[in-house]
Amino acid sequence: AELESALRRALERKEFELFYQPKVDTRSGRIIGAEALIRWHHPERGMVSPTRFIPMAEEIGLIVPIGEWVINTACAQNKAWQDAGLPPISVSVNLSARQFNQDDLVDSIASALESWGLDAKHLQLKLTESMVMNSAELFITKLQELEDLGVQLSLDDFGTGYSSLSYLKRFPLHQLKIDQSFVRDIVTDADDAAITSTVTSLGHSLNLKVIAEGVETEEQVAFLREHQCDEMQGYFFSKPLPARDFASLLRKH
Ligand code: G
Ligand code: G
Ligand code: NA
Repeated sequence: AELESALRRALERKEFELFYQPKVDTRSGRIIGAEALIRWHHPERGMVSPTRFIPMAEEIGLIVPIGEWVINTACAQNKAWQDAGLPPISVSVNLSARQFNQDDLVDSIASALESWGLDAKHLQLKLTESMVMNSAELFITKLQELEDLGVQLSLDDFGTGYSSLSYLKRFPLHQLKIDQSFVRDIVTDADDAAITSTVTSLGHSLNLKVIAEGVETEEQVAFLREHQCDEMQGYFFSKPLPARDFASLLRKH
């Protein structure tokens, strides 16, 4: 309860920060994007993990204003990097199911893009299979509205939940993300290797780009390169970084 009341005040007290983890193009080795990951600097407890406070924020509805803050901050930051002459990249943000189901989601994203002057193609939204649960038809309608806006759509945690291939074909997506639980053991576990290469081929046959997350070793990179996975993200390249550190990394590149 104490944590909950602190969370309710965290936005106005400016205790949130976005960290950015690079996403690398497998072929060129270039940084082509970043995933924005929220951090909460609690005044007494220090850094609280999003795995702890995001579910709480979902439960009490705070995820909606926090999610809007995330989208606005990511758009503003990406535009500022472009204006500073850094190579243009796409920044992806995680959406929660409750945020996705808000009636004004599309309007609020459109207005964030407009107020910061960011081209929609430089914003990627990370969706999860849990958003499909209520109604696949509603999900598809909303994806189409987002696609019309010009943002990039990535389906996260693919293969970990309720994934119907017949639905997948009907979703206007741009990217599938292979969960780190599969990537972890690709080099030693034949099943995980098979899942990863199969999801990659499946994605390509549906005209989707495929990204692997949780990449930590040279051997995993070699496997993903061999199986033509398009993009990679993980500690092998960099952990999530504060905005300033991410910008230096991008500049050096
Ligand atoms: O980077 P880290 O391990 O701390 O993130 C843990 C998890 O927290 C992520 O996998 C993601 O699901 C969630 N998360 C991080 N940032 C955000 C955010 O801005 N919005 C939402 N909804 N979830 C986030
Ligand atoms: O599912 P999502 O993309 O939101 O997951 C991001 C989470 O994964 C963050 O908590 C981030 O800190 C963590 N993460 C990023 N790269 C790696 C990695 O290489 N290994 C592990 N174990 N976790 C990672
Ligand atoms: Na994930």
